[in-house]
Amino acid sequence: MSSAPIVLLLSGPNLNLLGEREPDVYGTATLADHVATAEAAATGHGLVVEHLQSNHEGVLIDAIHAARGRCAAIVVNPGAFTHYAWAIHDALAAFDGPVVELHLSDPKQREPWRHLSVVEPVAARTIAGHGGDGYRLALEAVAELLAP
Ligand code: CA2
Repeated sequence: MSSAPIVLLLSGPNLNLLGEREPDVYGTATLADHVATAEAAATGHGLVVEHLQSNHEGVLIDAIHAARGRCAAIVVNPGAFTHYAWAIHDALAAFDGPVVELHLSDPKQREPWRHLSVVEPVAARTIAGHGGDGYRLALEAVAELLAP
């Protein structure tokens, strides 16, 4: 019996506040809504999503390490860690499957300090600026990247 490949969906700091503040930038949907979108898209491709949100860099790094050899792919919205957390870059570089970087907004169209992504160099795809639909697009990208 073979089980569905696992896609680890990681959400970085403050994303637990989605739907509560800054709706003009991030929309009104909650993180749970976005996870449900990702899960629905994954099911359509025979994939299963495992989600973790943390406000702590080390917790995200530990999850990336634990995904090695266990998860088929990682979708990550690192929140503000995107712009400076090189330890997350290094952890993702040691992951053996495809990594998809995901953002609700398009950081490159925002303040200059958001223009650098330390995750981009280790991501097979970056999906940004599509709001909540980005979660569906990210899972579509994973399915494409995992296709034989
Ligand atoms: O656009 C994205 O998805 C971001 O990764 C979101 C991060 C931001 O630092 C990145 O530059 C782009 C911020 C997530 C914080 O979300 C909040 C939600 C509600 C209230 C306050 C923050």
